[in-house]
Amino acid sequence: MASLTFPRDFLWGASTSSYQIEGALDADGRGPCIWDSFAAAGKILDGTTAATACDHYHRWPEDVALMKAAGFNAYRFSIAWPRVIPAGTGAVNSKGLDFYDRLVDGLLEAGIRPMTCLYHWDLPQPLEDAGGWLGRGVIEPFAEYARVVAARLADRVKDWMMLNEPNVVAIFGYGVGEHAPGYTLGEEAILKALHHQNLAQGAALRAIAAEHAGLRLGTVINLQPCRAEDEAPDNVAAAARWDAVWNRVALDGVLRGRIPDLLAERMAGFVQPGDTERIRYPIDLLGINYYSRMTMKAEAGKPFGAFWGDAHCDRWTHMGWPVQPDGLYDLLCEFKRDYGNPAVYIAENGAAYDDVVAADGRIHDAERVAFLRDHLAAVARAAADGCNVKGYLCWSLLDNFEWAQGLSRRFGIVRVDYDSGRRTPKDSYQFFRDVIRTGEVEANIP
Ligand code: IFM
Repeated sequence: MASLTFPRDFLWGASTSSYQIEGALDADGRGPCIWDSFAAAGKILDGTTAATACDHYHRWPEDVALMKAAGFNAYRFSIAWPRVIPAGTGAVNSKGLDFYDRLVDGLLEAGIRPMTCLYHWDLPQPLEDAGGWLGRGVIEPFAEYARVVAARLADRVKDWMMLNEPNVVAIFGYGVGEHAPGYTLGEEAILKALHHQNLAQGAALRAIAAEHAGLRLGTVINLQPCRAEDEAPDNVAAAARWDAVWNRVALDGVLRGRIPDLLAERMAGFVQPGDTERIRYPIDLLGINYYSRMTMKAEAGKPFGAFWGDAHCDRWTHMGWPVQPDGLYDLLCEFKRDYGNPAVYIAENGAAYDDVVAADGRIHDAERVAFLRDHLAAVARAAADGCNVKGYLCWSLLDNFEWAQGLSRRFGIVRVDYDSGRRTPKDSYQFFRDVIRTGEVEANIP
């Protein structure tokens, strides 16, 4: 075991999202969103809904206290668009904004830097009915929503992330139908949904910057290094195509104003003159979500002729994802090499495990502790090697509503009893608190 140290002034905390934790879906004038409709259509695999989830809408003071006790100095949460502008466009619901106002004040009082994310998947249903991310009609409403939220919170919130994981929205929501709004429209829809999110993001970044100085503006992308399962040329080509779709449309869009060469022809039908300038923006901070590598193979009939291959891994989470901390180290180093080492932070990293409440009432989640330790070590190593990584926010503070998997997957370092709402810090919470306190992690380095 070796001890690795984190940079000074490191951001420590967790990320959450509105739909996954807040509950209170009917409270204070909130409008319907695409995930309400998806759940009502019976598409959540365990039959649960987010109607109560963690009831964070009411219990947030307790959650802020848990963050403070863990030593967090940062917290990324998302704003629910349907709380703020219930129909997606038009009337602003000040009661919806009041909730975030209270939360921000509570965080600041606790010494925790609030980092907001404007879109973590809860698109107002009327906007979906008008075409959603498949059309350009969503771009101006998103910019207007960004303006409204910033007008209320930018005096206290300095970190503004536009989107969370636009690739997941596009692929799972519009391409293969596993997420809301549940379309199985394939490749062109995926690329359109990605491009329109890029455009909406560019418009929102400019809208906020035009009215507020001194903010740190950015976005959050989940980067997963794509590798072929072996050296077969078909598999190598499939991994390259998947990398273009999964990683590069979003990343090169905002950082370089570039459409990946591999996709340029397919996107030519809907990319308009001036779009590449519109999607590029000199962001201050990029949030990177990392869960694992993607090991790909060629498979006919799958989007972009690519599908998950053999990950050659012997550690897996309850999501069925391989545990590959070295992928995080590689990702940060490759990012530094290829993109000029701009400031990044880990905006999500964590694991679902099938936790058990032990006889002593505690949750001895040794696998999650090992997961966090190994990924934190990867981040510390990357920082020591010159990567400009500014912080680590785990996913997630609380067990929560894991989208199509409902309440069946637990990602929290704090357990939530969904019947009583009771929070119980797990061993991983204590572990993370100790890392934050010491600024060091013990790493398994042979
Ligand atoms: O729960 C999600 C989150 O909303 C986005 N990133 C991945 C997490 C785990 O699946």
